[in-house]
Amino acid sequence: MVEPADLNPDPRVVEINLAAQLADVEIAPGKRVHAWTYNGSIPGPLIKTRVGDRLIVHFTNELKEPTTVHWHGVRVPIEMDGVPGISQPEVNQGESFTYDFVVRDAGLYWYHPHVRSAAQVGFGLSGALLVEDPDDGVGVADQVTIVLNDIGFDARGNLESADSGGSAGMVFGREGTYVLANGRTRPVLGARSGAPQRWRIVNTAKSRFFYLDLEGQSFTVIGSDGGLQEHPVTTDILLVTPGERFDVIVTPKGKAGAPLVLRAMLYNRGYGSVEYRSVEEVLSIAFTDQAPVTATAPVAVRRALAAPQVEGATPVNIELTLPPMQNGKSEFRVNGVPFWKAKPYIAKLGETQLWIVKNSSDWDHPFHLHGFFFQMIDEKGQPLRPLAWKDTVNIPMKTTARLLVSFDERPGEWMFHCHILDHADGGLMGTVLVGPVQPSTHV
Ligand SMILES: [Cu+2]
Repeated sequence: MVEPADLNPDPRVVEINLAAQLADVEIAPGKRVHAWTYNGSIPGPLIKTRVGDRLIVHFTNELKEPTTVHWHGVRVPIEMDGVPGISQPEVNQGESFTYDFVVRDAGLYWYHPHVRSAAQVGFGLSGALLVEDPDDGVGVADQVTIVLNDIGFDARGNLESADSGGSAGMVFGREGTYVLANGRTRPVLGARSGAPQRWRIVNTAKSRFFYLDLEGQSFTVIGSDGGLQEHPVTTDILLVTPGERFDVIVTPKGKAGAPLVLRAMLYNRGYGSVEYRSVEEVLSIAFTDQAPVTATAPVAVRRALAAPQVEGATPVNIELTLPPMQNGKSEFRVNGVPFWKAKPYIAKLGETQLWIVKNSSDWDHPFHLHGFFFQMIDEKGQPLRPLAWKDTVNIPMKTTARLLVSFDERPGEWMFHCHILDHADGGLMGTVLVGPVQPSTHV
């Protein structure tokens, strides 16, 4: 991936130019799409900072419609959150906006528009923001950021309509035909057999779930959305839903000439996500002919996270539903209303709330809260171990999730929504008003 030029000589300030613009992008040899891009590439440039740095992004909109940039997962002030009509005005064609904030938390984040999100993200507008902590103690030199994505276009390179399939397409959550890893179909990653690699994975697809399998070789998860977690967990299959991030150590083993394939397996997130679908190849690992590394230390990355205080948290009940179609149209609802009829939820500065989110629909919903991390709580009121900071979590169909969130000192009206962006545009969004601020006039 391209890394943007840092225009600022101060080592603690990263200052870049970012433009939303049309560009022809090659995703496979000879296969080009007339895409919507940041700085001409899919994904957009990989922005790298160190934790505590100030990031300044001079953003220009060269598209023919308004857009914004939302910094997914980053604890920004509300003015930098990128939601039009709530945290900033839309950036119209030819206009600019400067995003300027300090990145407080190490981790992998990402950026994307918050205007006609399903369309604009699906057309190619997303990129990764890596906030590194040089003292994180992980000690794996071989690090790769992997942006998972998809895009749909025809034989002439014209983007698939964002409205394809009408209401049924919205309810399903449209997926692009071409599965991309760092903007390419099935790219090749080099590896020495037995040598550990640190993969920083983000799913920026508008709807597609990535249920990752590395031919049965294991993933050691050391972190998630908001940086390192309490202790590592090893798994043979890793579900990464839209918006989520995982920090994993893999130790691929194999021989030169026999590549190992990372696949996206079938995952049932609702009707049509398994039926008539096939497993997708995401990337392959080509081994060098160096002698395999045989002795590697076990991964022992730990982070002391305080167990959250569930007692005293204000309960907030949220039910997600999909009522039967009316007048040929479907809409998702949050506590009985779609976003365009919703009133904000309320929280005080410093208040801890327990969001009990019941998904009564027949579809999974990756639930995202802007601006704040939360921790997952089980049905007995105990925190899920290992403790981890999340900002996006999948709530499978017909299940209930419990999210414990402490609203800090940043007032504002913050969004929450499903990160299947068709679902968000189809009504599954809301806002929470934190602190002494006036609600927006979106209703
Ligand atoms: Cu959803």
